[in-house]
Amino acid sequence: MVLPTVRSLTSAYVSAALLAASAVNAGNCSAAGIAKPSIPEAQLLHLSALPVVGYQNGNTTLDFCNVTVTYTHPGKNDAIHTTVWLPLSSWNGRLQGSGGGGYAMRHDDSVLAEAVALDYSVVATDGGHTYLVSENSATWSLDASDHVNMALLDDFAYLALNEAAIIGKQISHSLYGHGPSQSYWNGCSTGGRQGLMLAQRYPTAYNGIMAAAPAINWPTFLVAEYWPQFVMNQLQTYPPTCVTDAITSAAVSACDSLDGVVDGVISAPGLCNFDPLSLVNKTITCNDTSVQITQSAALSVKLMWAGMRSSNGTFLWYGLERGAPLSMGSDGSLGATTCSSALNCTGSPFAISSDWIRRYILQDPAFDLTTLDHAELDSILARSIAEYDSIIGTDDPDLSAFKLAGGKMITWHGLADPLIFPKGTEHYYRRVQERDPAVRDFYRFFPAPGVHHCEGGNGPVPVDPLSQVVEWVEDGVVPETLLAQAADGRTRALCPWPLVSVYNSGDVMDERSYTCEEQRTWF
Ligand SMILES: *[C@@H]1O[C@H](CO)[C@@H](O)[C@H](O)[C@H]1NC(C)=O
Ligand SMILES: *[C@@H]1O[C@H](CO)[C@@H](O)[C@H](O)[C@H]1NC(C)=O
Ligand SMILES: *[C@@H]1O[C@H](CO)[C@@H](O)[C@H](O)[C@H]1NC(C)=O
Ligand SMILES: *[C@@H]1O[C@H](CO)[C@@H](O)[C@H](O)[C@H]1NC(C)=O
Ligand SMILES: *[C@@H]1O[C@H](CO)[C@@H](O)[C@H](O)[C@H]1NC(C)=O
Ligand SMILES: *[C@@H]1O[C@H](CO)[C@@H](O)[C@H](O)[C@H]1NC(C)=O
Ligand SMILES: *[C@@H]1O[C@H](CO)[C@@H](O)[C@H](O)[C@H]1NC(C)=O
Ligand SMILES: [Ca+2]
Repeated sequence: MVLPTVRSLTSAYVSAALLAASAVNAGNCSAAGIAKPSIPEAQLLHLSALPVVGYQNGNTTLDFCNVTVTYTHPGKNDAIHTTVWLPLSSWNGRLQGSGGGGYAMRHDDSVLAEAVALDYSVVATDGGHTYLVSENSATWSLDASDHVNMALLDDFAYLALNEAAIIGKQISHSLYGHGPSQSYWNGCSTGGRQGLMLAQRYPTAYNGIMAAAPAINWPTFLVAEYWPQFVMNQLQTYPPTCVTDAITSAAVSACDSLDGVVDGVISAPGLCNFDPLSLVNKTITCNDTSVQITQSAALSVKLMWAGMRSSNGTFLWYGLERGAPLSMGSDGSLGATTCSSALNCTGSPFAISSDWIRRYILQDPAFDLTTLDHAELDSILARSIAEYDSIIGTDDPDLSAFKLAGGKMITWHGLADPLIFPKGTEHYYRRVQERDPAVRDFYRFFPAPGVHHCEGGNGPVPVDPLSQVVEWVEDGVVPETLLAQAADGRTRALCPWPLVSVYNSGDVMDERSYTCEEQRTWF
């Protein structure tokens, strides 16, 4: 089989294949011209529609109809704003649902503009809370007496997702005179979780779903994300970034070649047994200061990699893979510290995790998490699961209704993801496969070695996975591989789990030098 090159598989290729595109008169883009959507169990509060002409996004200029639908669930005291942007010329006939990140249900306008630039109509919802703050839930999680606002949590977890699909389809139908031929979800992180929630609970909302680095197992992994900080508190050691970076670099040096190619990427983390304790007493230079790697600093990294354990030592959740950055600042990593000098640092927890524990579990936004002992952390995890798994766990392995409806889904996950444990995604996919051994017929999972959270890292990042979902749905082109490219130009055809990409011969930079093979021990 000849693999398509990375360049041929762009969205331009997909939309050029379309025979007809729809255009509308901007005059039809008005509150009076657009039919009011009907949303089950919700009450419309307001609809605005105005043409936006000459909108600049980077170097592209867009003309679209900007529709905002505001509605409430009677009795729940919420107000949800759902945005639909519809191209005024050359609509490709498809609706795109656009996902969010962290506590935000959607991204900012530039992400919607990217979808319009590819001729999609695009829908996104704020779920009834601001989408401008993604790293904490301070503005909406608790009421004045510090009780959890369950209505807004339901909106965030699932309800507003299906409603956005309903609204996006109805508004498209009203403006163009016919609804979308196909609808696609596109998201990473929280957006990935949203995609899986749609497949699980609303299996006909979208025909195709791109659910990358999904924040599934939410009540479990958000507590497990605090584990690195807990370990540092227990050991009373807060290694500066240069120390954790030195340990990560040593792991990459030790394990890079185990996959057969020295490329700065650990593609077989399962074979990597590098022990940080081998670095104890090694001296490194941090900002011109000599620092020794202490026993406790090395041990803290070992425990971060091992993942969360209970006070009696049993496994609770996965850790990060070796090679993932541990300390890139508190908004992007779990083992972050803040330092006034190389020898004087404190822990700097990842805000999405500490916010979940303080507000949703303890309902005490000012709680000092450094005081937690191991038994208390165990009980926080148990409460998180007991109270919230049925709402936002997003880990139901039964995708039979989505499959029956003809849905197709792709998940990819960077193996150097510093925030969401890739083993959690593998765990979910295994459970789906246990229920349905033919899962690959409609849902494929592509681990992406060396890639960080949703983007970045030394490894090749999927180039345009949404287009591969579209081709799978519309043309039956099965994604045998996911085309990816690294910052240095290396291309790779990522393999569907449990296959891995193995080097054969030829240019290590070129995806054609690799084949997909089964190597269960690699990841
Ligand atoms: C709205 O669209 C319809 C059908 O395409 C067209 O006949 C009509 O002229 C349009 N109205 C305006 C105000 O552009
Ligand atoms: C915009 O166009 C300029 C000039 O052609 C180019 O240098 C720049 O890289 C472009 N920016 C983007 C985001 O494409
Ligand atoms: C779209 O409409 C909403 C509601 O009127 C408005 O807040 C927003 O700024 C508009 N967006 C653009 C890009 O015009
Ligand atoms: C590290 O250095 C300390 C102090 O010199 C020493 O007691 C310890 O044995 C050394 N540890 C290792 C693993 O070399
Ligand atoms: C160990 O802790 C876990 C989680 O807290 C608990 O479920 C399990 O029953 C405990 N096992 C033993 C042997 O105490
Ligand atoms: C080293 O310098 C960088 C840049 O000035 C700073 O961000 C970092 O905190 C410093 N590291 C330590 C350990 O002081
Ligand atoms: C460590 O830094 C804190 C402030 O970040 C400062 O108050 C404290 O005095 C420092 N300790 C030492 C031993 O330098
Ligand atoms: Ca390698």
